[in-house]
Amino acid sequence: MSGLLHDKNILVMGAANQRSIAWSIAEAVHREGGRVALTYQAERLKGRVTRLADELGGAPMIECDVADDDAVRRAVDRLAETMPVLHGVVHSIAWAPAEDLQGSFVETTRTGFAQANDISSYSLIAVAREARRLMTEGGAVVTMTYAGSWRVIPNYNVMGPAKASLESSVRYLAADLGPAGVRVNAVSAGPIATVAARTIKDFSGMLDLLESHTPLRRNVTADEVADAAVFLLSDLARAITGEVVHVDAGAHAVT
Ligand code: NAD
Ligand code: 0WE
Repeated sequence: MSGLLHDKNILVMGAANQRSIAWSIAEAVHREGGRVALTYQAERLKGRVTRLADELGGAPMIECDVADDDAVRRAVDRLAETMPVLHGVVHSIAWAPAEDLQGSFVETTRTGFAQANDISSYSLIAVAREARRLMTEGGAVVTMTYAGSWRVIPNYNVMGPAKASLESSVRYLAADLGPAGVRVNAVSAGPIATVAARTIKDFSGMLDLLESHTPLRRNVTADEVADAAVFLLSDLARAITGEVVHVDAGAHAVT
């Protein structure tokens, strides 16, 4: 079989259901001939993720709560049993307390800030540290970010600084892991109606506004975001690292 990711082993973290960006990426990796392993956050998601893994012909599935360094280490140890060499990791994980994603930013709590940064940003460092043990042939790490990192988007609040920190970590990790042949990049996606997004107040109003203002006069799909992630995982992107690629129908270029 041919394909951009032929013979590559790719770990995809953050598929919770069929709408998850991570799931679209897993499907696109599979389409391009890559072998996929999935991690899921917790036991309560296992049933749903099992059905997704079955669609990929029985992809290996590993539980991994990224809040816990030991859990990340154990997950990579388990991964090594089926994928002793890893070529790519997709980190598609974010979380902040719901009460910190509304209202006045100045009311952001210390614990909300710490949790948002722990789960949504620090986890990339923990995952990269463990995964690089298996990236003995070089590899690529891809994470997901959002324009709320660099511009104020109403209600994104505490997630804004968390994504700014995530994008900065992409650059520091790229510098650190580059000599070992490991590239680190982020995809900055336009809004997509996943579970994490649909709970947001007036999310559909935001989609409507973008439809009339983005250069392409539309929103983006998870499949389009997934194709960019596949590119960054592939050898086509072999000289790209420390980069944040906007896949947002051009929204970042206009006010
Ligand atoms: P989603 O809810 O489908 O995915 C978020 C995932 O994070 C879930 O699978 C959840 O289980 C996982 N997660 C949360 N806490 C975790 C923990 N402690 N350990 C392990 N996993 C944990 O939503 P999504 O929209 O697919 O989000 C994926 C990524 O894409 C996030 O980083 C998000 O910020 C980013 N993103 C989303 C959009 C959008 O509009 N949907 C836009 C740009 C970027
Ligand atoms: O990163 C995100 C959302 C991340 C997220 C979502 C939730 C909802 C449920 C993190 N934590 C939680 N916690 C919960 O309890 N996105 C890029 C999607 C998103 O969120 C927004 C957006 C967009 C787009 C919030 C406000 C405005 C726009």
